[in-house]
Amino acid sequence: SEQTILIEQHGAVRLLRLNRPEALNAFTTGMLGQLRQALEAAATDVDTRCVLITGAGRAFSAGQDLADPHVAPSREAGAPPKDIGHLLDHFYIPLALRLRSMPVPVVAAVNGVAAGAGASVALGCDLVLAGESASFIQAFSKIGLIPDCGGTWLLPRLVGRAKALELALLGDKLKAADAERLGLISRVLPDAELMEAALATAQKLAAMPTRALVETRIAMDEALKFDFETALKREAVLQSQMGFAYDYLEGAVAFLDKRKPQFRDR
Ligand code: T3D
Repeated sequence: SEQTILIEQHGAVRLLRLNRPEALNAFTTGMLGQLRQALEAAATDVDTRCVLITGAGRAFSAGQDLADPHVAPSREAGAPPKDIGHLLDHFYIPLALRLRSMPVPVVAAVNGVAAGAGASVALGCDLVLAGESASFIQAFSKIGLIPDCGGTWLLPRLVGRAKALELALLGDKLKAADAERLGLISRVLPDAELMEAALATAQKLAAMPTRALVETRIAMDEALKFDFETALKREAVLQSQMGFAYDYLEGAVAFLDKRKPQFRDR
């Protein structure tokens, strides 16, 4: 079957390239399944310590493939409507959960437009870098849908309710520089430097204490539900686990010995 996700290994970094450039990497059900499988394989590969996701061609991803026969509404009179809920239950929800719970940090290198669920996938990553010609479009409202694949959860947390609703209701194109200014993404880079910088960032993360990085993501996501004191206590539970782990011993001893640490927990 069509290879819609290209996989490259760069040391401890697993690079996943969304690969349907002729349709701006729009997601078919087959592609959603392959992306989830590729994430699963990266999660279970002990030598992979960071995942980097980018798009082939001029786009990151245009979101759901609106021509996919599994979901495209039939034009025939009297044809039954397609069940989008089924698509979400079987493809987007498992994908979003897999992405958000990766045992290694995940970086997105947004090389062009990220629209609809394509934007949700990018924004679901831990660090989002973008080329200056990249853009983000909450395309859902324009076709009568609501943000999905985590969009309603991610957007207000990233930029606050006012901007989240502005982006989701109007569905206008947001340039990468404006996305950075709003705090929607971490950093904009010149297009020519994006991949090199993203790979260097991923390599840097891969050499860091993976488990501590992942627990940081988990603790921050959880803390959004907690009051301050509950968050303090949760930090103490997680930190005590970190304190017993190899990487803390290695990190602290390497610091005192003035040498580079070799982390290995995952
Ligand atoms: O079933 C469900 O819908 C539920 C799931 C929902 C999740 C979602 O993601 S909903 C949102 C779906 N995405 C969109 O609505 C975005 C649609 N695309 C666009 O608005 C534009 O393509 C872009 C703004 C992203 C880029 O515009 P532009 O002018 O740079 O490129 P283009 O000419 O529009 O697109 C180039 C080709 O890609 C074109 O094909 P062609 O004419 O060369 O054969 C276009 O049809 C194709 N393409 C782009 N987006 C999609 C797509 N084909 C299928 N599905 C797409 N989403």
